[in-house]
Amino acid sequence: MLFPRDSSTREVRELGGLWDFAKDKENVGVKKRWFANPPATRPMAVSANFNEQTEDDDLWEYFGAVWYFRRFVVPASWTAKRIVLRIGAANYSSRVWLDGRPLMTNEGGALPFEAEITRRVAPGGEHFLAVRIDTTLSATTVPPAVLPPEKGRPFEYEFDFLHMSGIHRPVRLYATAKTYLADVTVVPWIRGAAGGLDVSFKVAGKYDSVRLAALDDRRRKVASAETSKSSLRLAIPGCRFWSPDRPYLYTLKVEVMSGGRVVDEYPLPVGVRTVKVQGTKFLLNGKPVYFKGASRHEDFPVIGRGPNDAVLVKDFSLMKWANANFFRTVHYPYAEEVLNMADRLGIMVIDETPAVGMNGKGRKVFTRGIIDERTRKTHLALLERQYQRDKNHPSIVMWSLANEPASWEAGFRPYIKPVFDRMRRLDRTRPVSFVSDAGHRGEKAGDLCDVILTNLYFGWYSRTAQLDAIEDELSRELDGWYARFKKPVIVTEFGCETIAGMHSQPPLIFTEEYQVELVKHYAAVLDSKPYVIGEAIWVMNDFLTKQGLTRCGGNRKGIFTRLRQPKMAAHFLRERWSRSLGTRK
Ligand code: BDP
Repeated sequence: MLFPRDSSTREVRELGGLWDFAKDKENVGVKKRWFANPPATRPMAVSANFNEQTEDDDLWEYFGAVWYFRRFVVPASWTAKRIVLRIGAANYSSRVWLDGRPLMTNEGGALPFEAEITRRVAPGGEHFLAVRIDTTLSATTVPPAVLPPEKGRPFEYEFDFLHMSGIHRPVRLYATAKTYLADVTVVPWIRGAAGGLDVSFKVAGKYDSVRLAALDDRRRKVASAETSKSSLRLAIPGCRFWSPDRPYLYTLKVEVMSGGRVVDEYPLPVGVRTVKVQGTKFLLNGKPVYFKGASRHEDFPVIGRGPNDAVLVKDFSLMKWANANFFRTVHYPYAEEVLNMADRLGIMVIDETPAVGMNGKGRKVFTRGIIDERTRKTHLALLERQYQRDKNHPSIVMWSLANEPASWEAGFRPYIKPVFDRMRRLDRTRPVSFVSDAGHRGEKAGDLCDVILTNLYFGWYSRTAQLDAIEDELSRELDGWYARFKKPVIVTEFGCETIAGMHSQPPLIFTEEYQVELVKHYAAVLDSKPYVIGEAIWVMNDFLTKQGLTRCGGNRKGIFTRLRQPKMAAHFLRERWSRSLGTRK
């Protein structure tokens, strides 16, 4: 699904700002036809989660349905256009009505959905939109709810971040010509010093040909071609490659031609780079790369996961300041705005599906009636949409199919194998994996992964407060993974709760000193293992979780606070990551 962009033939309008909002705890809205006659409402900002926007403690962690309403005007100039309404994401399932009549439904809380509304609207006219969002999770949703709920909670989720909801990504109205570019897929290639793009596309409507042009960063045309087929190879003379050091982007201008005229134009930022796992190395443009960075969450006070340009600039500038070169989209697909920024600034991304919380804390979950083929159907559908949305980003260098599923259970492998197969069918160029905390002995599906991604919490969840025990345990565990699977390893999470401003000598748990010491012990071991190709501290910034005795104001394992102030460990890692790691082994 193409990200809406302005061009000479396209126009985008954001339907942001304040919408009208109502809770529907008793689930009476549909029966009472709120989609045509809304109840009493209060203002709510879009695109942002509702959870922290108000004083209402019920909304802070909300179970059930809510409604958003607004009126909008279709520009009078949009006659003879195809008009589309696109919702960036709303968590978890949505029903949308336009002028009191059903328009679309959606499942999945972190991906866009859209509907053509050309025949339903009048250019120049005012229209009424109603969106009902249900936050309910179950065994067949992704993420699923698999734990038995505690008293007073209708369902229970196991994942460790607040189940925020609402319309949390931009809603856009956009117009294209009636004949339009429906999809474009770009696969970069490099042969020696030469490089370019294999481009394939889908056009809706009658057309004669498609014209492609690659523009360099000063908007000069450096390559072009025209075809009446549905794909072609574009070679870019003197091609400059994309990498974290030099994230060079071209603009691929795609023009749909009919009767000698450009009927649709779509500009796509593209980067020419290749990725490949070879032996124990991860090669970017043929050269080994070491992943330095943090897993993170889309999370900021009041707005929650909503993309905000200022926070986006801040987060990426902190990643650059820390000398990080990658992050993982923990634990769901991130906003497209974030990925666009990663392309532009040269931050590699491991793109993760929303399959998290598939671990019953001791209760078997990969079994009929809990996580089974019905859950997988949702997982596959969302994965396919995520691929279609994200496939053209040069920053995305790997797929993670799940986080910490109960991959030691016998039922896991049969569950996940078809998910791997589907991903590999969709994308033949990027490595595929999932994040395991099964331990090397327990893992049932490590052989399916191109790179072992594993989360390790020695010094925190095990061997708590025993800094001296970390190196032996970690070393044994890593060697165990390598001996068993002979694959390169990235430690995708390690860390400890750290309350900013809390200090002690000797370094006691929860203090900034303890976090620094823990990282030092990990660093010593990671640097000694030739097959380790990366590290991601858990976590970039403190973030909200549901309430619980082990979470004091959320998860505090950040190297930055929730307001993005550095803890001591951020300074330590900044120095560490300024060095080239992994290459001398
Ligand atoms: C890991 C999870 C992550 C948690 C983290 C923690 O992957 O989502 O937030 O532990 O406990 O197991 O801090």
